[in-house]
Amino acid sequence: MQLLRTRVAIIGAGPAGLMLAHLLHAQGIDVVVLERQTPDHVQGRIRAGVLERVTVDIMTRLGLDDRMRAEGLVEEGFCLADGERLIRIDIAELTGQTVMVYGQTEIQRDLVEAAQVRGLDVRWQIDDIALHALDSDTPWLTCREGEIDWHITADFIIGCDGFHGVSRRAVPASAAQIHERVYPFAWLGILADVPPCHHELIYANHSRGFALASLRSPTRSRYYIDVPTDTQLADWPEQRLWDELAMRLGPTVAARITQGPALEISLAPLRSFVFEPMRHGRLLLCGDAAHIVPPTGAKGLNLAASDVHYAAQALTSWYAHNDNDGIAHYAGKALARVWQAQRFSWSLTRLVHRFPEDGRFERAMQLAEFNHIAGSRAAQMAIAENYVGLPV
Ligand code: RFL
Ligand code: PHB
Repeated sequence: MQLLRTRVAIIGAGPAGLMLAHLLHAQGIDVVVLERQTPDHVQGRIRAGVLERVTVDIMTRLGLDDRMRAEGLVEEGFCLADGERLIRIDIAELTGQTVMVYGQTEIQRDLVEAAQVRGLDVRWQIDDIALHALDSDTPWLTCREGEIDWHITADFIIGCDGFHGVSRRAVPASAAQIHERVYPFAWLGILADVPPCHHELIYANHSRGFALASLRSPTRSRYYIDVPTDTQLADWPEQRLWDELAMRLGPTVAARITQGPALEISLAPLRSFVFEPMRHGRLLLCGDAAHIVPPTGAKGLNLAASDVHYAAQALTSWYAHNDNDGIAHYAGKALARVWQAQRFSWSLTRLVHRFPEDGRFERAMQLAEFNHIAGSRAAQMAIAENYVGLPV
């Protein structure tokens, strides 16, 4: 058994873990990041595409925004489609803010490359992490790196290990509460090197189901449809997916779709999940380790960023001023923002999907809501301010 002492041990080198590691390293706080997978595996996962200001600001503060500013697309609005009309939500005019289209794969690459250059201690392919003594002042963990068994002692352990990670499970069940809603569909996504059908995102509610036209660049498109949860990828040959997208997005948009070979096709089930508390003793949870939102509001990565922002603030003032207040209030601050994003993601999911249990009444409610949004600046404002992200 080899011994290691660090100030902050971070589990998981996804966007939450690496953003936090960089923020703490920039304050001179030493960290060790422990990741189960290889860098290529983590970077290869095609996920988020829309960044709120909180995420853009963290990358900027870290001096890691050059490529994002050069290659990212600034989005001033997006569209809701209800089968007949396109309702444009002019987020720039309504809120004075924009969002940035820049893939999670690119953020991940920027964070990993800079971690190497800046000498962060990030360890890949770490197995069997187990957490201990979270209630004490010196929590510790054990893990295996190849042939070496490690015993790592820290002041704090930060669980950034996603929904399937181990850190949330280290909180005793008696101290925890879970809020969960599982939806009766998954999103089937396709990424292709073809020009997008529109320069802004389109979320469509069609009688055949949901569709989203999104993008990564002027030459790379990302599309999604919703499918039942028991769907297999083999059920959806590429051409069937393109045909279905065209039907659900409607003839005007469909006429502008360019089809092309898939770089990736994937299925992602929809879930709303919140784990409370987000801190247990010296363990803080950040990102998907503590909460999952359905992707409809594009909030998952951005919530990971706001958690990390609060956690970095709390840890920095703990080390700089011996101030425990930030740590004590971390869970409350982070959760307040999480619940706002949960509500928005849930309500947008409700608006643009056809739930199997819905009848005529629920459909009428959707139409009434579309009509309200189409005709009311106040309704558009409520959507826009949530879409660009509530303040941190
Ligand atoms: P991650 O990215 O899951 O990273 C967790 C890391 O922890 C590692 N890990 C472990 N390491 C060590 N030991 C263990 N026992 C471990 N268990 C796990 C994992 O290997 C991994 O590297 O969580 P993080 O950092 O909290 O980041 C969260 C985001 O990845 C996630 O919220 C977003 O991708 C969600 N999301 C979107 N978010 C947005 O803000 N905007 C979007 O447009 C958006 N679109 C999406 C999405 C997620 C999607 N899927 C596939 C779920 C679209 C989709 C389709
Ligand atoms: C994406 O481009 O992957 C994306 C965009 C918006 C969402 C979800 C996913 O709401």
